[in-house]
Amino acid sequence: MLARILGSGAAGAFPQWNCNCRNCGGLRRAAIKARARTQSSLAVSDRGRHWVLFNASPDIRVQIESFAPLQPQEGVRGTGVAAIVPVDAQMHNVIGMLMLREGKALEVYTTEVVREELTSRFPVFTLLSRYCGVNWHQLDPASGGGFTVPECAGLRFTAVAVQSKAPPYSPHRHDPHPGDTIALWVEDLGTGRSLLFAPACGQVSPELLSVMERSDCVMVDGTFWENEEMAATGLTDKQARAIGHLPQAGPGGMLGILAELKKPRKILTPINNTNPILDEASPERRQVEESGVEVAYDGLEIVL
Ligand code: HKS
Ligand code: ZN
Repeated sequence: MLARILGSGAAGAFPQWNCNCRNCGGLRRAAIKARARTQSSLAVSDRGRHWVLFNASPDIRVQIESFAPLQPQEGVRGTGVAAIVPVDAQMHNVIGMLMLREGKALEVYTTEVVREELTSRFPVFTLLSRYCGVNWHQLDPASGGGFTVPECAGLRFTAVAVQSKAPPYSPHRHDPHPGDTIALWVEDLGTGRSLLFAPACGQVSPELLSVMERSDCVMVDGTFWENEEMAATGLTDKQARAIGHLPQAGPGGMLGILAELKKPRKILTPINNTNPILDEASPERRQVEESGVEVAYDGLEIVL
């Protein structure tokens, strides 16, 4: 299996257009050592020819242009993108589909509740039906969640239910439903190795933890360092946990959970622009690295 992080920034990317925090301002002025990041997406493939995208970010156009295997290979028109699997109906994870309207019908895999949002309150599928069209495939974590993508027959996929937060526009925002958010587990049928992608994660349930323990590589929510991180910018009172992201630091934080895992390679993705681990010289970044955890960057490739 091949996996490439197309984007490792959270919603809004890094630097974020309206932000002048220590990280965003510091990156623009070259006052800190850090890399810019596009919005979160992962591409996976069995042999490198056909790719499945987990999330379609608003930055998908530049992400495709920065990775040749996603570009047309033969003939006048074409794509290396075989399918798209959004983990939820959040705008930053689905807007990229609108940018692909010039091509053939998109093969899109979501849960039923995400399909409902994308045909009603944020009608991406309805809009696309007047352009390229969408061939929708249902994911059902409650009945195992397993699925395959014909062009990537060497991989087996599993949708795993995750607790996070439905989008602000959704009636599920304060009334969680199973299927609002999923993680994706990918097994390579040839090598037997596996990867977990869980970029939106408010809690680590026993079920999710058991998938993490079985995986060879886990990519987990690295959005926020601390629960109060955004409040500290003085601009918002939004707390990490309240918007569905488990912070890394402190009791019950993601680093403590990862520390218990013996087997997998551990990678944080995506990272919000406010997170101190983006500053490569920060003590928080050192703490992450010293605990054997990697911070994703755009273009990071993994072979499993
Ligand atoms: C900033 C944002 C923070 C941020 C917020 C959310 C927002 C909204 C919701 C998120 C993320 C990063 N970039 N979709 O101002 O710094 O309330 O659900 O998912 O990755 S959540
Ligand atoms: Zn910022």
